[in-house]
Amino acid sequence: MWTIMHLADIHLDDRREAGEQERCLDAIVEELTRRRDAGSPVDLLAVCGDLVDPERGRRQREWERNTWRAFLRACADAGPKVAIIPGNHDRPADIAHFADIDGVHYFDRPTAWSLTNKHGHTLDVYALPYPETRYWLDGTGAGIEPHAQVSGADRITAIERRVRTQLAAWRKRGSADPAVLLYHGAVTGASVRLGQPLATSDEPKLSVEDLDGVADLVLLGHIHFGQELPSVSGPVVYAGSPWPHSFGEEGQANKGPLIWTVQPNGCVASERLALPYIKRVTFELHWRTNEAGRGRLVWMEGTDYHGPDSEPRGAARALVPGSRVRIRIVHPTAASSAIDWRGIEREFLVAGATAAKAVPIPVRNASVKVPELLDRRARTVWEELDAMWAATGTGPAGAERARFRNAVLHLDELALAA
Ligand SMILES: [Mn+2]
Repeated sequence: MWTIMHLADIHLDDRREAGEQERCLDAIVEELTRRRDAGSPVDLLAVCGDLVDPERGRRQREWERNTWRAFLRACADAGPKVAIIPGNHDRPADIAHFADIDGVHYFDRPTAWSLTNKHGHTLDVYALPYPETRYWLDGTGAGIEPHAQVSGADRITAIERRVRTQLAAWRKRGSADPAVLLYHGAVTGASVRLGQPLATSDEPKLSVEDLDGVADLVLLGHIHFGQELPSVSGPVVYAGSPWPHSFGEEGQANKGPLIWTVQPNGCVASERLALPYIKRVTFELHWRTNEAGRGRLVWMEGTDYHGPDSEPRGAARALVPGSRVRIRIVHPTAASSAIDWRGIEREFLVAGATAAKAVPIPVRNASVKVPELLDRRARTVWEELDAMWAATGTGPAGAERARFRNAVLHLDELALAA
């Protein structure tokens, strides 16, 4: 029996909350150690690409290199062999040197490798890095360019064809030993989030059929939304990013490394290791205007936690503690200065958020956001707004007010023309 930990798309990033990623990496090492001490060690840690953050500076690269090296050394010390394939964001100069760590193997080109355990059993490992032009078409060596954009449909097709030929060669080896394939790249049929299929963008894509029959288990990296694709010969799986990298990944429960068990007869099972990352939650407040023309913020409609103000309440309040919070505030552009942005952020911090960021979502068309004006053309939007600001003692002053006036009058003209 073989135990494999499947990790991908870590994208280590030093701009995140201090210690969050270190805590997650520590939790991984602890799990490897716990299993070793319990007599059922993890045999292989498969790191399926995109180790680094795409938008990093020199200072970050230093931190990233040290953090990765310490992590990999600790993993290797805890038992498993470590196999790394580069993803499209990994530069060989940044990660190839990890191979000098005892027990760490780096595969910058398609490689058939194998692992033998103390019982003399063998596990075949096929390593297939991100299919990049320099290797597959130009033949100028191994490794990839960061952010490699393969352009031109014919070039993409040529790469796909060569990768398929490689997979077919591995399939024909027909080894009796269990096999696992590691790949970083796009596979058709995958979704980038729930209900959103992978775009037909400019990059080489494989199909599940291309991967079928090569191995008992196909461990993928590249798509951050963890998922298993329907296949015939064995699981074909994106581990997904181990923690959310953006608010776009908030609420995804499928985070954390997968731990696979491969039996001699090819039977596989998995469980997911939960990591102590900081959850992300988005709230939405909308600007509403009452009869008197006074504006205020209310909770997004359709949620069950309406409130008369911007304070999180009820079910929403329960989500706040320990979370990184984003508050989208949908409002007419002209109302921007009436909103207490910092005050709203403060309320969420007081309610226990680890971080809170109010994000303006200005709605430019004033007539849409002041619906009662549609029925009364007698006053322009500007006159209405002017009166409202006078009544509430809010609104911009001086040159800024003049700028608003011009902008709103322009909108009025557009509205009348329509
Ligand atoms: Mn990638």
